[in-house]
Amino acid sequence: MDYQPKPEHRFTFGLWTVSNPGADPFGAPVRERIPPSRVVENLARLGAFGVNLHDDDLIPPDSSPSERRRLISEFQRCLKDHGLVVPMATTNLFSDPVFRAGAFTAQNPKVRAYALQKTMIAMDLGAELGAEIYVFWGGREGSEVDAAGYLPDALARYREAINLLCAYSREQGYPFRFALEPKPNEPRGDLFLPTVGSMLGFIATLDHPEMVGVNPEFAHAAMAGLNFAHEVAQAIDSRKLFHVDLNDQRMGRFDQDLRFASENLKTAFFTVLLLEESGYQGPRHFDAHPLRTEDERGVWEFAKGCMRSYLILKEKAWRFAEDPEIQEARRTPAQPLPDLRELRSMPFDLDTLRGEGAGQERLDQLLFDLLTGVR
Ligand code: GLT
Ligand code: MN
Ligand code: MN
Repeated sequence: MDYQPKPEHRFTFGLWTVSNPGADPFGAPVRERIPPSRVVENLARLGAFGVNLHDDDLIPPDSSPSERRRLISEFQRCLKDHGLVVPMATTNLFSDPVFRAGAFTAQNPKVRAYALQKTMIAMDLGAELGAEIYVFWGGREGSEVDAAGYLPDALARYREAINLLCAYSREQGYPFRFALEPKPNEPRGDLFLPTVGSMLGFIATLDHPEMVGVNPEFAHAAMAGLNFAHEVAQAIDSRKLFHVDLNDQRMGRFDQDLRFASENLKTAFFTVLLLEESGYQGPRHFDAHPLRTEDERGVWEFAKGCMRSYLILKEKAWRFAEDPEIQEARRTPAQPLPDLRELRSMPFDLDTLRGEGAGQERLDQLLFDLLTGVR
């Protein structure tokens, strides 16, 4: 196995990921921002399928209409030349100071209106570039001071915004499926709708719930000590896994956005296993940043590494599914439950049931052996 990424693997990166210049709250950028054309050229060379973007990643906010046209057509030509696609687009509703107290959930109606207009224009851009998934990450939708408003009102404003944008997408005849991305905190002290489960509850209250799903991110679950595979499983179970952000993170740290599978090997394995076994057809998007220690050479090593690790884990997932000893240890009795009346009067041998172990020590060690290459 050469673990060579190919477009059919559907690996994507954001323009904002590989071109991240490595600034942090304590230090200046360490790299030049890699221009979109060089990102496309290199991702294509490495075997990626596509590149995703925020509006501002391609078109600086103060660009003139003619500058905007020029940037779009140059980018389209470059995509065509290198055979890359744009499966997902999104809006930057977090960098501009105007969004300091929220975008869709801001109390100021002018800020909300501006956030909606910015998103409509960004949706036009995404549609023009061929994107079919539209991501919403509410980076500024949250609070530090809960005394500032009645919390359910913020959620009502969030709902109104997503409803309006669903209506806009339908009116324009865009093919978008919306994917809401939960995160527990950072950059706000507390972000609204912090988990997949919160998002699913919210989606059920929308005007067009069928258009809206989730975009879970590995690091966002790991930050809060949650198990990302469980987040993905719930999204799959609800048929709402519209997109996925793969990266890595250690719990209790700042938002690290690490290379996929660089920290939590077992959870990364179960994530890949779920994506592959569930028949998930969407892009495998790496929303990670190269380490601040790196120059551009390290940036492309980082991109290669995300894809390579995925493919290695995919091979392990296949072996896991084919390994007779593992499958034997994993076997669950396929016995249907009796009907209610029978259940109500069913006798149980509780002493036997209480005495039965689950055999999971052995299974978990078999997995360890598999992942470390001993098996
Ligand atoms: C930002 C954030 C990500 C989101 C991106 C989409 S931008 O980098 O940290 O988790 O997916 O807005
Ligand atoms: Mn993300
Ligand atoms: Mn993130």
